[in-house]
Amino acid sequence: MLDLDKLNLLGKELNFAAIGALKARQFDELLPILQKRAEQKRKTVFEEQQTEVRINPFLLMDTAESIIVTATSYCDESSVFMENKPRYAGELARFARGLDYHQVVHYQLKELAEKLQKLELDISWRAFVDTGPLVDRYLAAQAGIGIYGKNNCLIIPETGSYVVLGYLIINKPIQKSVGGPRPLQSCDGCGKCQRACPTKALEEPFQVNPSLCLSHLLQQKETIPHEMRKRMGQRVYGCDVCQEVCPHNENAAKTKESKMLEIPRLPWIDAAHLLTLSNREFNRLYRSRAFGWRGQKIMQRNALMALGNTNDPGAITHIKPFLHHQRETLTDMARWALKELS
Ligand code: B12
Ligand code: SF4
Ligand code: SF4
Repeated sequence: MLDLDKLNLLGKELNFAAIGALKARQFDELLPILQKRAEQKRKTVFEEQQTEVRINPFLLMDTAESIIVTATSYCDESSVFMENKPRYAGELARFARGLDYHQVVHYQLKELAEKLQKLELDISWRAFVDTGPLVDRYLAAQAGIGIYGKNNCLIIPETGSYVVLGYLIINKPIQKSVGGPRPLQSCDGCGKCQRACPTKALEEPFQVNPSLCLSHLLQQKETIPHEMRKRMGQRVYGCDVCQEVCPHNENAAKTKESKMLEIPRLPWIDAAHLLTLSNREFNRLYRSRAFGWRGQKIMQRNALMALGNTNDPGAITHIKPFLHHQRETLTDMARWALKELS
């Protein structure tokens, strides 16, 4: 029978920063948290909308016995060369800098499943990274691999929070894996993240308010509220402020997974160049990046906003062609950016 010790060894071999497991069960205790979030209108379009589906792994695999939860670090900025910074640099948060983490973690989980199949031949499995219906951080916390930060991120002891989570549902029990609900554990609560958040999206500790969170506003399709645009600075995808100030990330361990470094980790993309790309060119250049799935139009909207925040009138020539674009979100942002620069 598989056990946690064996799993830990496999986790090390496969370069996970942490690995754990829990018995498959219905997570009824999550209901009040999810219901409160729905009442506060904090559900986003990026998550499963049906609450029952968020708490029930048996809807994903009716023979589920265990859930193996993994964390993969994306921390390593050693290949960043400041001298290559373009004049109009659109900033990317760390999770979006290298090869798309969905690809990397799916690859790792598949390797893990194949190794498990060698140990127990008739194993069935399903792998999820980010886009699955269950609540990834909750699974990780229940598997005992991390604690919640007041910044809402899951912190892995001695690694930090610059990790992405994945899980494998399997039809086999794992000895010594976690059974019933365990209490939510948290950081010591220094509050640096709450004070540093540029929009006060973390007023309620351990929870983020998506309508204020810059990371959410950059990803969603709708018009970005005017009062939030200045606060975006040069960002075009993601926000790291509440993790950068966290003491748990001061000595964050570097990733051991070489795929995270397989293509250069770009801390920025050239915002002016992004505005010249056709859809096809955008996909060719960026489809393998974590922001690629969001597509050319949303990234161009974000690039226009970043140019509007440069204080550099030289950016005007790059913005002007968008004043007559067929897409209203782009013309609206171009008008705003021009106003900021004139
Ligand atoms: C929707 C979504 C977002 C939305 C909304 C975020 C949110 N907090 O809900 C937006 C776009 C804002 C977002 C932003 C980011 N995201 Co996101 N996101 C998701 C997604 C798809 C669903 C999140 C979800 O279900 N939320 C529902 C709430 C109820 O769950 P929760 O976020 O885990 O909240 C927990 C706490 O509130 C805790 N809790 C509640 N009350 C209390 C009380 C106490 C005392 C304690 C201790 C805890 C506690 O319980 C909840 C249940 O786990 C997940 C992937 C997934 N399928 O789960 C990724 C995921 C959470 N995101 C991830 C990442 C990397 C990010 C960013 C760091 C990206 C970036 N750099 O911009 C930011 C971080 C912003 C932040 N400070 O949280 C990672 C998190 C990795 C980590 N170390 O935590 C995930 C897990 C994706 C993955 N598989 O790796 N994200
Ligand atoms: S990701 Fe940025 S905007 Fe969102 S909660 Fe953290 S610091 Fe605030
Ligand atoms: S900055 Fe402080 S309060 Fe915020 S997550 Fe880190 S340790 Fe917790």
